[in-house]
Amino acid sequence: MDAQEAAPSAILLKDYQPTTFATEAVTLTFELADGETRVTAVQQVQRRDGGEAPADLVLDGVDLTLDRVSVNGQVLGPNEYQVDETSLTLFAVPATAEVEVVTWIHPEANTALEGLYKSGAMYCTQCEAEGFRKITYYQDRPDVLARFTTHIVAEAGRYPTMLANGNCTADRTLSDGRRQVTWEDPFPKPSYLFALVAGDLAHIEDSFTTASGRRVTLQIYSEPHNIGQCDFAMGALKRSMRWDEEAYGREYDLDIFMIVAVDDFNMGAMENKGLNIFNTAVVLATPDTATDASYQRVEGVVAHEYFHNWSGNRVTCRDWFQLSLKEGFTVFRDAQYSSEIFGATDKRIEDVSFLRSVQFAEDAGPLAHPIRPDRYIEISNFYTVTIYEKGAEVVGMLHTLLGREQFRAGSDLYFERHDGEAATTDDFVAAMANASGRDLSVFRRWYAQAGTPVLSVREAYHDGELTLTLAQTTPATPGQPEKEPVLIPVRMGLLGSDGRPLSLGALSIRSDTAVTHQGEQSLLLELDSEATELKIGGLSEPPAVSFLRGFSAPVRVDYPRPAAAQALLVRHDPDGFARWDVLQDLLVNAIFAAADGLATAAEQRAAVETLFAALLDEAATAPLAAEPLSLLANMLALPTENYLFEQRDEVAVMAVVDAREALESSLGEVHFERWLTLYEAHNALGVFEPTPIAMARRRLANLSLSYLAAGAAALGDDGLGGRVREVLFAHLEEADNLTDRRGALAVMLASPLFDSAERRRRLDAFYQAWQDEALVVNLWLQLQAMAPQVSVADLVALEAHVAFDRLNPNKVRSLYSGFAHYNARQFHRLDGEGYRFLAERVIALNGSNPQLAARLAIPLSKWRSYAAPHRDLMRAELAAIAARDDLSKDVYEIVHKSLADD
Ligand code: HT7
Ligand code: ZN
Repeated sequence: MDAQEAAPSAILLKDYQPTTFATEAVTLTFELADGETRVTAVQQVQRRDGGEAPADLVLDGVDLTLDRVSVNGQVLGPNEYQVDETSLTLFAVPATAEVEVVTWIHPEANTALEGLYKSGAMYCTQCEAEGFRKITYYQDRPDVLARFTTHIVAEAGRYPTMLANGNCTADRTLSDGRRQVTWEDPFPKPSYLFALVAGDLAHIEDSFTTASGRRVTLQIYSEPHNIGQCDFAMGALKRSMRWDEEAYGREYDLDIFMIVAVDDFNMGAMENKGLNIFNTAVVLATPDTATDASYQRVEGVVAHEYFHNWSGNRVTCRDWFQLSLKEGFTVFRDAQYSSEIFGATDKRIEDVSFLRSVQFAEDAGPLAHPIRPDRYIEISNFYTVTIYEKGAEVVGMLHTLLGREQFRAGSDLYFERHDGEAATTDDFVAAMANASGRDLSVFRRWYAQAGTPVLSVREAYHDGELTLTLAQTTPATPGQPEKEPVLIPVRMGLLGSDGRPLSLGALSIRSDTAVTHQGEQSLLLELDSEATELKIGGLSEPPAVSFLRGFSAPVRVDYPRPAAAQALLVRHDPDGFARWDVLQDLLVNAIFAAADGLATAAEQRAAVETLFAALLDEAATAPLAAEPLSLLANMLALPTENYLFEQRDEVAVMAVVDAREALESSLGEVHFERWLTLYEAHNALGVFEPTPIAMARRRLANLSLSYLAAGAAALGDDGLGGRVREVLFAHLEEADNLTDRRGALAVMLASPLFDSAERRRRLDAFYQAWQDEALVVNLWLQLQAMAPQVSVADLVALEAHVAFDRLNPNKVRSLYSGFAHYNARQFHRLDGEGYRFLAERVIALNGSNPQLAARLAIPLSKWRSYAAPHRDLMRAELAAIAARDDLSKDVYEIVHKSLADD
């Protein structure tokens, strides 16, 4: 078949229509048995428009074997319905009717992990976005809200744990000896929030008393061997429940809240009503099995899924074009929460680094889409960094513009207005506008327009007056050649040459756009047109401008500033984010100057070395507190390769990777003693604690180690090299936690201080020690995939290792994505073998797990941003995938969009 002929069709926002029938209630009976699970769905349907005439009822269904269908107790004959690959149409259904559908499904054979499937011996579900249609024929769309009752029937001994949404209302033995457990969910919900779990699981239990005094039972389930790793998540759940009451006035609403940890899962976790299902990677955490980053992720994901109970479940989405309504808002909420737990500046730096490296790249490439897209082929492809992270930034800008109190009023109004409904992003903005009295019509463009706006800033100083000229443009993106200006909130402040913040109240501030004071030292300008000028008079000298504090808008900034002002900001800006941001700019420019062979490269490197000396001295005297130490850890880390690649067009990969490494070496070399002091000050803290201060100190110690190794290798001094090797061995062997073990191993795998035999010995010993811990083994796979000298043959050997399983997404991501995302040297090999390796795995997974395969292909979509020969080699692999005639919709959409207009 010609691939073009098979082109799947797109779903368009403009075609949205409510369904003819509402489904008021549904009772599901699952009879679980190996090889033949029977699902009986009894639905009460009713015409929405109050009409009394019969009408056709169209139900979605994929990969189902239909046993029988009846309406109001009458089994339908072959002329009364029609089945095709994706639907079941019942003809002339009465305006009010009971529809019963019986289907057979095969969870054991479901490797796509959508619908009902098996993870090990456990049955579990994943229904978002369109997995429910693989369970039974149903109106599988988010604007059909029904009350669900679930009966689970199975052999009593094999599945002691049987869970579904809501409250458990019955547990009995049937006449044939099978056990039947019944769950009833009183809250109407869309099918994507349905969940079922059955297995032989262990659990921990706790309780939470809500602000209004209701006692809620909390349970976390896992396979028995993992149950000792669930306590941290339980703490996170209780913290999240309290926080949502205090910050948003949102209480939990059922008598029980359950989390189940599963090994095989396509994403992080799922917010099914009352029964969240989590990838083990984002729920299990002990010092030996989770890094500090994993602890932070567990805390954040538990909170995120819990917060969905209101932002997503009580108020859900009208259609999947509105996905960011629940995801953007919930990411914003979980970021607010994590900021309070782990520190606001640290969280902001982490989020902005991710946004700039990944979302800006998506927004600049062939897969760019607005946070409210207007078309898709496969909705699973739209669980993107744009929908989630840019969506959260847009909600964050509303928070900045409205202020904390008005934002909360807007959120209260939104929940009150739409509780129990399926809403749109327009509804959300309308609630914010109504509660605050603000006109948000220009702001709304953020929802419809793709692409990252570029904000250019020029400054001039005359006679005590600073003029800032700001102008915005948004580049063309696929399908959107013309862009309108958006509303950009710019937070800023000024510093004098002594490094002290200037009091803005004493200055005259003029602009033709809104400017408000935020305290004495900060102001907020709202740019809502193509350009504006801001004039600040009454100055005694040219100030240093601290610009876009806290990253108050998701834009690129083009602002050439005097070097002296930059150095001043890095040293003294009271806004920690802005210090980091200016330094990032200097580091990026220094690395590209070296990569491009510019005459200024040496001078730029020297300037960075001077700043690092100051920062390392600051670290030596900083108070032992989380905030200053984590800020320094962020500032002293070089920008990642992905962050660098995103900063320029036509990237010459190897030159950039080499330049980055050279800078690390020279910083390690010139400040060797300072790094050693820093390492010694923060290593080996006694008993492990997952606290922000302990995490910041571990980061400083591990960061120092990589500079020490790079510095010792650059110095070529055997004595120093031997010393660093000893330090690294001790760090690995004496560690009482995975963060330090990982830190030491990662350095050993990258540093020329170790030969391949030594590395192999260390890796083997690590595997021997941790082979029973799946998450640690995944990290072991990932470390090898990221190692700079790994060959494609090594990766193939790892695929054959007993630790690898092509059907497990966590293992696939560790090995394949670890390689493609974090191993620039080998993925971008000039012989194209890295690209071919990835493309072949995309093809191999296309049949077994299309969602995973499509995500795996994304690194290739960025081909246009690399210089030749990379771009041509990457494009050729995409073309090889596109030429196949057996592509899933998921992979088809990614590769064809990536090649479009070629
Ligand atoms: N809402 C959840 C989305 C999700 C998902 C989507 C597609 C395929 C698999 C999936 N697993 C979970 C996750 C979240 O809270 O954002
Ligand atoms: Zn979510």
